[in-house]
Parts: sequence; C-alpha cells; structure tokens
Amino acid sequence: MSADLYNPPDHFLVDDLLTEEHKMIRSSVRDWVNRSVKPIIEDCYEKAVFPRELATEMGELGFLGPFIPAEYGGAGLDYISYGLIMQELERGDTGLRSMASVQTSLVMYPILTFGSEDQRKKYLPSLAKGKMIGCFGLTEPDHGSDPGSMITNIKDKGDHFILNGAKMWITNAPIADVAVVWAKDESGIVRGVIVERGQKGFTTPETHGKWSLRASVTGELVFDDVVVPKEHILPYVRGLKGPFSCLNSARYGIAWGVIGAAMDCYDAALRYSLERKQFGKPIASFQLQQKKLAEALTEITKAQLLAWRLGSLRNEAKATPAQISMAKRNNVEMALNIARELRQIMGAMGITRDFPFMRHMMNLESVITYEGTHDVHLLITGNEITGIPAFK
Ligand code: TGC
Ligand code: FAD
Repeated sequence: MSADLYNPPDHFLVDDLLTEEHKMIRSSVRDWVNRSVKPIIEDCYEKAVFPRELATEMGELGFLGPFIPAEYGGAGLDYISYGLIMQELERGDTGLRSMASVQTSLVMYPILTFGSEDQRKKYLPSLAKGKMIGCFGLTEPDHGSDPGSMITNIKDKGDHFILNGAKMWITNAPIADVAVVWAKDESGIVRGVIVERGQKGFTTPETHGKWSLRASVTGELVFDDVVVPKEHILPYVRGLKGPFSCLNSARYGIAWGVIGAAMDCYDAALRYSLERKQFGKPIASFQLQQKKLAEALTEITKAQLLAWRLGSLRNEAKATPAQISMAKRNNVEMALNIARELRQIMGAMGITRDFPFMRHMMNLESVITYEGTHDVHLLITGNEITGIPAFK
C-alpha cells in the first residue's frame, strides 16, 4: 500500500475539542478506509457494486451502531464518536457512510428506542456485527418530501396484520435481511413494522441506472398481502415522530459525514496545486487558485465547528430537529460546492477516476436530496424562525 499522504485540515484546532478516545476512534476508521476502501472504491463505483464484505468488516470493527449500548452489541460511544466515524467513512465513499447511517440511525435506533425487549435482543446484536443488514422504508413512489401522505398500510386481522404498499429509493433494500417500514393503520396512524426477508409477498427489486451512489445498493420494498405477526410492530411509537426521530439521528450523522468528502477533495487539490506547474510556477501560486483553496478551508472549518457543537448538544440531549436540519443543509451544500470548485484546480485530471472529485460530487447530489431535500431543510428553518410551516 502506498504511504498515506492525507493531511486533513484543522485550521481552528478542532482536535483540541476532542478527547483522546475520539482521536483514537477516528484514526482506526481512517486506517481501515485507507487499507480496505481506497484501493477498491473506484472499481466498485465504476461497476456499480456495493462491497458487501465491507459491511461485515465495519460491524466487526464496531463502526455500526456505535452509540447503541454494549448490552445490545453496540459500543456505547457518544455522538461525537458517531460523527467522526461517519466523517471518515464518507472520506472513503458516501455509499459506505450511507450503509452505516441506515444501519445505525434508521434501523438500530428505532428498534432500540421504540422496540420491545425481545425485538432489541433479536435484532440489535446481529445488526451491530454486520451479520444482518437493515433498511428503512419511508419514501413511496408518490410520497417523498411528504411522507405523511403515505398509502402503505396495515390492517388488523386479529392475531396478525396484513401489510400492503410499496416503498421506493431504499438504501440497502436488495440486500437487507430486515426492513423497518412505516405504514398507516386503519385509523391513519403511522406505525413502525419490522419485515424480514423471506416473508411471503415481500420483494425488494433493485434500482439500476444511478449516476450517484453507485457503490451503494438501492431498491424498492414491495408488500403484497404480507402477513405481519403482531410482535413485529414497534410497540412504543405512534405517528410521524417515529420516523422523523430516526431522521434526526441520520441527518446528524450526515452533517459530519460530508465533511469527510470535502476534506478528501481539499487535501487532493492542495497537494496537486503545489506540484503541478504552469507558466513556470506551481498553480498554487496563482491568486485565483488560492481563492478556491482559502474559501474551501474557511467553509470546512465552519462546518467542523457546527458539527462539533451539534454533537455536544446531542450528547446532552439538547440538539433540536431545526438545529440538525440547519447543519445537514449547510454542510452538504458546503461539501458539494467544494467538490465542484476544487475539481477545477485539477484541470482535466479532475474528471478522471485517479482523483475522488467526480465520485464525491455525484454522491453528494444524492445527499443533498435524501434525508430531506435542501429546500425542505430551508423550510424547516423558516418554520422555526416564523412559526409558519411554508411546506404545507
Ligand atoms: P409535521 O406536521 O410538521 O409533524 C408531524 C409530527 O412529527 C413531529 N415531528 C418530528 N418529531 C421528531 N423529529 C422531527 N424532526 C420532527 N419533525 C416533525 C411533529 O412534532 C408532529 O408530531 P405530533 O405528535 O404532533 O403528530 O409534519 P409534516 O407532515 O408537515 O412534514 C414536515 C416536513 C416536510 C418537514 C417533513 O415531512 C420532512 O422532513 N420531510 C422530508 C422527508 C424525508 O426526510 N424523508 C427521508 C426519507 S429516509 C432517507 O432519505 C434515507 S437516505 C439514507 C442514506 O442512504 O443515508
Ligand atoms: P419530491 O418530494 O418529489 O421533491 C421534488 C422537488 O420538489 C424537490 O426539489 C423538493 O425540495 C421540492 N419540494 C417538495 N415539496 C416541497 C414544498 N413543500 N415546498 C417547496 N419545495 C418542495 N428514502 C427512504 O425512505 N429510505 C432510504 O433508505 C432512502 N434512500 C435513498 C437513497 C438515495 C440514493 C436517494 C436518491 C433517495 C433515498 N431515499 C430514501 C428517498 C429520499 O428521502 C427522497 O428522494 C427525498 O425525501 C425527496 O423525495 P422525492 O425524491 O420524492 O422528491
């Protein structure tokens, strides 16, 4: 393996705000990404393959469900540790971070928070180890930003429910062993349902033709009269606050994750600009290229501080959904702009797979759409300021 030249920016000494344990966790994920992800990721991306074996490795190394208590197979770490893990995974590729986000925040989190003790014991340890893969079904073909209008439904048949409907754009769906699905009951109340692969009437067709998140597997969840035992319902939540609480956790992780993609671009562009000469001088000596680098460093620094503060608030259970929306929105836009701007420093080389710019850029087009679009998060902030929900 070639030497690790990666030199992550830390202009405001954010490292001083981290504990020794945080730094140790970050370097273990970073080493793993250098060793196991960087050498294969461009091939996976080109071939549109999710490296399934890496999910098992992530589980073995403790990157899945890091804040889940140890008694259920997690590492019992804090939210800054979770953020740092997401950051380093996304430096490798958004697809890996997506897999870990979904598994941790959208599958393990609701089972831990809203599940029965039997459900926790049955699923959480295998999910933490990456032996079992999970997915989260909220979006439907006709209901994306407005999941409250979902039509997927459960009907009470006495000793079981019957589930009908379809979910679309679901990360991990084609390889998932278990799905946390949100469906309306006969009173129109949203309930959480655990569906296992192999249940009659449940299929997970893969979605092809993506130019984004190519090293991640996406698909549908189709339910045709699926018999759901009553013990597969999440007993401790009713209403949209169930899925939205999971999104708070995942959006928080994204606010950290995308910093990794931005840092990867910054590091590669800075190094190249110092080496590449035109007009007899390194291109880093031209003011226009320095402007791009200086603005990128400024934006990364602001994003780091926002993420760190949000993590501290989340550790104290004080982070609000509106704060999480603001951080997700700001940091994703920051990373996408950096991938686009710094690619230009690379000239033609920037469009090749020898550098990560185009891959990060294409991935971030999904990230700015999923977990609430850029516009929806702006409207959540607008609602917080004015008390008027402009999305309705
Ligand atoms: P609204 O009427 O405002 O609220 C309904 C109920 O939910 C509560 N609530 C929340 N609770 C916890 N956390 C939040 N963030 C919450 N937001 C709202 C609210 O208090 C209310 O509770 P109650 O008890 O009064 O009933 O909801 P709305 O239907 O008007 O929608 C508002 C809107 C548009 C902001 C919301 O629907 C939204 O966020 N839409 C975006 C949808 C979205 O983010 N989908 C994500 C799908 S999952 C995904 O993309 C995974 S990608 C994974 C990967 O690969 O990484
Ligand atoms: P729409 O809701 O149709 O929005 C289209 C446009 O209209 C957007 O620009 C939006 O901002 C705008 N818009 C909508 N409503 C308003 C409004 N009120 N005011 C102003 N503008 C508005 N979902 C899951 O449930 N689970 C997953 O695991 C999952 N993984 C995904 C993976 C990928 C790769 C992608 C791309 C998506 C994934 N999603 C998943 C779905 C994702 O959450 C949705 O795509 C997203 O919520 C937006 O919904 P939509 O695509 O239907 O867009």
